[in-house]
Amino acid sequence: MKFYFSPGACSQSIHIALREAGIDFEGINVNLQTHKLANGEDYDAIWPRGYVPLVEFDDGSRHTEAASLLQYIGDLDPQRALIPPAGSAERLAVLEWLTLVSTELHKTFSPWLWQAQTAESTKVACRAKFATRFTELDRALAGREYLTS
Ligand SMILES: N[C@@H](CCC(=O)N[C@@H](CS)C(=O)NCC(=O)O)C(=O)O
Repeated sequence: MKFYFSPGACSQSIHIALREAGIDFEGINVNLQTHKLANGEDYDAIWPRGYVPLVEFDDGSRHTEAASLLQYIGDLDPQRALIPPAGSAERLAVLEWLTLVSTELHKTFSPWLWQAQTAESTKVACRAKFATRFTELDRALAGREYLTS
């Protein structure tokens, strides 16, 4: 399995999950500034969406989307209990948070929102959304280390 990642980006979550699951992989570092690999290859030519994480299985199939990959990896070895069983209320809670992070939080951080030419009104609206979302997260994490048990 090949795993395209960039240190400190959202692909970090997949990196952690792969290691926790004990899965062997070939890690390929993508420079997100240049969209190049260490060997000079153009990442956009490999994966036209141009973002990480990207997982390529040995059969050549390619998969993205952190929330989906995390579920998939979590399910690979139920003994490790990395994710609650499908159909349980606990599983629903994990999926809910993963989806919220990828849709409500992650994309509000997207670089295009913070470029110089982005309208100030857009930035103000995004900051207000952050404040609401992070207040909710703070409340959910009050007195506990993790969002779900
Ligand atoms: N929908 C994707 C988004 C992944 C994403 O936005 N990755 C960022 C790093 S955190 C990236 O590679 N950005 C570079 C780019 O879009 O050019 C997911 O949820 O996994």
